[in-house]
Amino acid sequence: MSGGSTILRKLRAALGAHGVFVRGVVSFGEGEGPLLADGTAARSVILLGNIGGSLWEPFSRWRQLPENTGRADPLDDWSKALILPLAAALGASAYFPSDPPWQPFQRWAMQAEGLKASPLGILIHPQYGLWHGYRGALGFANAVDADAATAHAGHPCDHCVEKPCLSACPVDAVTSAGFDVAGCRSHLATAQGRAGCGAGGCLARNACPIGAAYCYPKAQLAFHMAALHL
Ligand code: B12
Repeated sequence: MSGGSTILRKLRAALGAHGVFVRGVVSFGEGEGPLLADGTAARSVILLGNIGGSLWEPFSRWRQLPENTGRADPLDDWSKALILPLAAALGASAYFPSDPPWQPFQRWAMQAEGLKASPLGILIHPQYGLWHGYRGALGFANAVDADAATAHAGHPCDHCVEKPCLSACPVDAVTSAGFDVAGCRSHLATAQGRAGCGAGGCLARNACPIGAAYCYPKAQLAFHMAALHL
């Protein structure tokens, strides 16, 4: 579509200072995309998200404003405050990862960037490792061409012989058999769990050697673990 690069440029200009980046563009065949506000199916989706701890400082500043203290889901609210006005300005429909019905953000990221699932289920990026996430997505009625090739071939975990992620969890909640959510939460409720994963982040995720330089700051690690525990 003409205007695709303009859309991407506008998004980058508006979101970069907030630590949110264009994380890929997905194209859909007719009738295959998520529903737009008008009930028709999107032909393209632009994924928006953080890379490493990029959003933590802008989000923390916003969260300290008097009107934003005491919110139940501050990161979701911040994402919406940032992305919804852009959706309106661009004539797009906005989707958010935690809003039901869950949109397939991970499937979209696999399509857009060729990302692969780590043994933890979280998608692993060849450069950022497990330290990236999605804050929202914009759906468009027309195709939006990606302006840069972003497809990553191969699976980063294939080169990792030890797979320390699969042996780091103190209660074996993270194994090749899947993620035992109840086991993880029970551990987080103990004093040991609070002092370990609760304060310093999921030990299995922290054990991944790929993209370690992009690891979230400690306060962000604790924030995400607190959200998991709720
Ligand atoms: C429900 C949910 C959870 C649940 C259950 C997760 C589970 N493993 O069972 C809970 C609350 C426990 C959870 C926890 C976490 N989650 Co979560 N979660 C989601 C949510 C909202 C829906 C996932 C879903 O069911 N999708 C189903 C369909 C609709 O999506 P899909 O893309 O087609 O499905 C893909 C996934 O299901 C994936 N997948 C899921 N689990 C597994 C496991 C294996 C082994 C494999 C291979 C694939 C896989 O495979 C599908 C590919 O087609 C997504 C956001 C979203 N809308 O996708 C975040 C999301 C998946 N979570 C995310 C994260 C980061 C986490 C945490 C690390 C957060 C934290 N607090 O520390 C933890 C730990 C997760 C873990 N080790 O599994 C990120 C992942 C980002 C990434 N890099 O991939 C997402 C995308 C949210 C975001 N804002 O970015 N999560």
